[in-house]
Amino acid sequence: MTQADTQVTATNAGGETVLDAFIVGCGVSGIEALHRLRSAGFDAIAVDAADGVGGTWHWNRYPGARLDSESYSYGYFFSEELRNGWDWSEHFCGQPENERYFNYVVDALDLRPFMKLGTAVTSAHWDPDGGTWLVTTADGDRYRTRFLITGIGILSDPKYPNIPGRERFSGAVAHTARWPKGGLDLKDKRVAVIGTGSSGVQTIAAIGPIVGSLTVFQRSPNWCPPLNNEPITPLEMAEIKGQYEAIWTKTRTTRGGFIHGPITASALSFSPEERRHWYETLYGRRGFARLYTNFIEVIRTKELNAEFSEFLAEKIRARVEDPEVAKKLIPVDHGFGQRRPPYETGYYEVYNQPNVELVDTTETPLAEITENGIRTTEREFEFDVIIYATGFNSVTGAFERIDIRGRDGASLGDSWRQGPNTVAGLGTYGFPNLLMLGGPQAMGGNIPRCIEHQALFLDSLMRHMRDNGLSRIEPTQAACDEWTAHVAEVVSMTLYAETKSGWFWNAVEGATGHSFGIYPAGVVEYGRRLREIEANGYQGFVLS
Ligand code: NA7
Repeated sequence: MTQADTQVTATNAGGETVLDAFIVGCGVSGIEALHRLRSAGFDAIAVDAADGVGGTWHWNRYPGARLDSESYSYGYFFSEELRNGWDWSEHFCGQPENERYFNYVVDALDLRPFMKLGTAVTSAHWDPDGGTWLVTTADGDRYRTRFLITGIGILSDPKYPNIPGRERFSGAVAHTARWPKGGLDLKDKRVAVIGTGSSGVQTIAAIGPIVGSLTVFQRSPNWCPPLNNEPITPLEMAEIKGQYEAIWTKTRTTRGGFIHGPITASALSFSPEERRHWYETLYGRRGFARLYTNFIEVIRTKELNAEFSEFLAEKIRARVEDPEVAKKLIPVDHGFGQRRPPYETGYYEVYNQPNVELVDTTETPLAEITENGIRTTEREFEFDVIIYATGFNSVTGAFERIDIRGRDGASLGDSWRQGPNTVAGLGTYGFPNLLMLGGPQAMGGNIPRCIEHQALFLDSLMRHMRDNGLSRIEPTQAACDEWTAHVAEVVSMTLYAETKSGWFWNAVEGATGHSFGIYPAGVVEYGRRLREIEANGYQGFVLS
């Protein structure tokens, strides 16, 4: 694989490194952006606080961390050589293999020389005089860049529960999204897990069989269909390689960007028994088939949603021996698909172990963390290890960690106080030459497939600007408002709006706005809209 000739990175008289593009993040988005921009001849670098590449797959190294997009639909498709040079060992690969994959990509594309790892970006201020961004990093380095490109994710800033005494606990502590690289010894230990989202569900299923005792603090149960993961044999992998073009096409033509196609027939054209039979079939399928190969009415109408949810509730009751525990594990405040479903492997069976206890924190809230464990409003528990599987300051958290200041000196965090307001998640008013990949109001479904659309858009936009002597781009306020209204309209067509879902909604502390954090129309529609924006001369943006 060859790189196009790149310009040589220069330093100005002020000691600032001068760049065309500064990319924040070396995860799924940052890697693709860096590859595309360098291949197009732009002087671009990518910087990450992590000391390794892979973003999500660098940080989230908790036991059981695993894909729930099929691995071969998650990796990069843009290079035949790249995809054929890698063998996936499972349909849904675990974190170590995913991290190895991103390292493979970075080396195969020869990107490492243009990456700086282990260095947090602390600030990025727009300088109206030069029409550039001044970026500073934690090690004191300064960069003068024409474009600031973020690839920092909407689920990357770990959130801890607001419980007093966290610092007092004398045992071992880990957040699933900041799991220690050397691992944590959990064998025969008394372990607490707080949180039962995707990370909690995967962690609990993985550690249940090895710990001494496990206490799960659950605030909201989720609907968790089985992942149905299996190894990929060498023969199957050879077959997958032969089908990559077709798989790619499928991810570009199915709503969520997964390999799971829709059934177009209306649920109502089948009898309840026929639907039940289909639900059983789906239960045996893999990953997101339960959402994307289901009847569309399941996420659009309360009746069908309740029917499928009850089907899943029956499965939980059949798998969990104690009816009281089963009852606690069945969501009552939302139906299947209204929140992001975790996918499980042996999760429910963990609750049949005699050394596992489920504590419902809506009945007995967490009161404080003590030196020896956790005290709820009812009693005190002693632990050797506390695991926080409490998710992220979602959607805008990662953007607020960096002091990003735009045209009038206002911070991005303040501008988004009422929720993010963007054109297709790509740019936001008041922040010229800030282009976002994998950011708010854009994603939904199989994340790398959304990013792929954005990276293509970025690639052609940057070439277009260079070819036409343009150096500045900024969306209009009206276009941002229009996109936010469009996102809200799409949301109103689903049942998402009826549920408070931590990672769909903007999580800015004290926010009163109700901007939706992702784009629930799906990857295909998102890609179509990006192409439309481009075809209409970057509609919604002012280029000069
Ligand atoms: P999630 O899905 O945000 O889950 C966080 C979990 O932590 C969820 O069950 C929360 O309950 C729970 N939580 C958060 N704060 C508390 C407090 N204070 N007390 C009790 N429980 C709490 O994050 P994940 O890391 O699991 O998954 C994030 C994404 O990563 C996922 O969607 C995939 O795309 C991969 P709540 O539901 O808010 O009541």
